[in-house]
Amino acid sequence: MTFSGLIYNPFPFQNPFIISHFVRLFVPISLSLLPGLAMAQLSVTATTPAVNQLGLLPNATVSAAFNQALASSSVNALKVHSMQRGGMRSSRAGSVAANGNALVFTPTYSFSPGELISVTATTAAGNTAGLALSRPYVWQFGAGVSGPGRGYFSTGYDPTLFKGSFALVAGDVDNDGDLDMLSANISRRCVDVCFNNGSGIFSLAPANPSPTVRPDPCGLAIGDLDNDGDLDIVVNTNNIALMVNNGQGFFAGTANYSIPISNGCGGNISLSDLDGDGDLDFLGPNAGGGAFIRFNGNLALAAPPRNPSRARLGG
Ligand SMILES: [Ca+2]
Ligand SMILES: [Ca+2]
Ligand SMILES: [Ca+2]
Repeated sequence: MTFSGLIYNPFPFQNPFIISHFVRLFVPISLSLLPGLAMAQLSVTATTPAVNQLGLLPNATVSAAFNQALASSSVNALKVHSMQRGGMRSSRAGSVAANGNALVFTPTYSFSPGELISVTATTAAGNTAGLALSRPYVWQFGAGVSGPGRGYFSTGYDPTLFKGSFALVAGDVDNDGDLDMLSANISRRCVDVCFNNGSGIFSLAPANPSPTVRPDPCGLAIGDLDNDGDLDIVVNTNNIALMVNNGQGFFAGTANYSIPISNGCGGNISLSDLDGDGDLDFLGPNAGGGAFIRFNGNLALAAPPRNPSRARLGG
């Protein structure tokens, strides 16, 4: 039996006519989709706590969720800085785990009421195919407060330990679980270090209570600058002096590291991770106008600042 007219072809993709149409119609469409597939960037999709969230429970975990499963090496990408307790340290500051699409930091001690927490997911985060996070993700949130206070300040006392002080900060510099006080003293050209007895009563540190800082300490900030977990000091002296903590609230008698700035500092200093690499950088107002911004390097190597020139905003 023979059939005329249409020729039956049981393998249509061997037909040159169909093949040419397939190539013209479907190959360009497929190729147009490939870049989208290849360019699927690893990104942060959510954080816990949320950006700028207040009222956080003291022992809450901190996590960043991504759009893809993470490689186990990504645990090194999450950096948590408590501005009153210090940075992450294995002996007391908790650890990070990579759970599927998320990096989770579990603290081993509570955050201080109301303190600011700064977190960075650095570009060390990568998916299981080796694709890194394209840009760091930095966010902040405030720890929750509790207790009977409603903003009425009727009791307290006036310690005279800080005569001549120009600026004060609170932080647990001796790592005993209470908040101590540090004062930039412009009269005596030093930083006064005062320990808390746990009830808000302060006394000068027994060892090296007032390390000298020259020429004119008029502002200070504390944060873990060398990534060993304890709080170090940055002092505005019309230059910038850095003093590293030994973990017990002992700071060297003179600055460990000094960074010159042009025109002097016009006010107090702020510490935060400005370049998203997980460490704390600092910025402040330049007395000559504008601002100065310095990125953190390796203190052990006394590396020069990456941007020694005067920073100008908007130009
Ligand atoms: Ca303390
Ligand atoms: Ca430190
Ligand atoms: Ca940084």
